[in-house]
Amino acid sequence: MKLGRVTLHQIRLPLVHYFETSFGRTTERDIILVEVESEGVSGWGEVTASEHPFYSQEWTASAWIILRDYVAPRVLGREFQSAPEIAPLTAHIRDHYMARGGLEAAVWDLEARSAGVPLWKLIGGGSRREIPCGVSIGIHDTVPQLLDAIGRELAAGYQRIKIKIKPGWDVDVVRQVRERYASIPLMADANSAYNLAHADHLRLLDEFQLMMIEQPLGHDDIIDHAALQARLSTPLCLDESIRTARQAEQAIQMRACGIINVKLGRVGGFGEARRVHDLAAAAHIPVWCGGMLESGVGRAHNIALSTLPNFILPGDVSASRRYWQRDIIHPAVEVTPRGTIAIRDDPGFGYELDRDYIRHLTVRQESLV
Ligand code: OSB
Ligand code: MG
Repeated sequence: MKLGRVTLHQIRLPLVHYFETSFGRTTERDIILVEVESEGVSGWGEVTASEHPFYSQEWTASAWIILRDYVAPRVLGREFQSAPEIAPLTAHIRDHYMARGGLEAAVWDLEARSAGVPLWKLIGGGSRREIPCGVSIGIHDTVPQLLDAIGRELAAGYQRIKIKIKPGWDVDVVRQVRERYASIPLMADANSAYNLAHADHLRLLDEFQLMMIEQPLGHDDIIDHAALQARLSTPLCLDESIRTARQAEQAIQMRACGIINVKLGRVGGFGEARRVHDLAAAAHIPVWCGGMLESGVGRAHNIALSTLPNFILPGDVSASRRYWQRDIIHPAVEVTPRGTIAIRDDPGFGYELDRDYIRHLTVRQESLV
């Protein structure tokens, strides 16, 4: 195979409900879609970077430059046999996993579409026909609003609820959630809002039978998480801190977490995501698929990823309608009353692109040859 053209499409898509984490509120997404072409077939990937460098160092504008000036020139016109050869071509670029991963995922989709096979099959997944789904619920203005939001998601069938926490919106909020919903599978994600000095405070969460506490400490930390884990009975789950399989290996060795959130973009694509998955499986550490408020393209990739065997726990992969009035894929991603998403057998990531709607949403576009 050989890539004849790489097209970057930046689209702007308003969220149906704002999403707030410890680092801020998002009302609208600015998403880069990466289209790669070979012999008349297009593959699509999504860059999962946020609009600002707050979740990680990357943001939409940095990803555009990295893709245009560093990633595309390395891959265009180069002969390759299959998608795993792509990530090493850009491995000399420090960090920028989401930019690199957006193109890598597009090439996997291209290869699957060219071969006429579903992406989940090409990556070695297919362990399940339906993936278990949870939801990530942001910080709300009031606790009653949060409780209502949780009630709506439970009524829709979702299998677990994740709430966002930060100092000032944590123990008391979790206590009120537990008073209302005593036995639901519940977890909390802090997005790095704490440090080790908060250890005694975070220990107060141990009484609420949370499935896990996600990324309480530094976005790039493993050592302090290991120290905190030794003091908590609730398992820690790492998100931000795991950008490479090597970091996952070190976190597991140090007992910094009992669970790993795997995000396709955060680790730079399917190749590295599979390596994280495999070494976690070997260490009996369950993983689940995280989300980055993706459009249908990234969502479809996450669904494929979630069919690998060790994606045992419900992920943050949920229905299109929770995010968008109208998604950019056909059909929209839907969740069954059992709180699952059924996988599809169409080639590639299994959904059709709504090119007219993508054109309508596009704020900038550039083709590289
Ligand atoms: O930490 O998992 C996170 C969204 C943006 C940035 C970071 C995170 C999230 C989510 C949302 O929790 C998951 C989703 O619904 O896509
Ligand atoms: Mg997280």
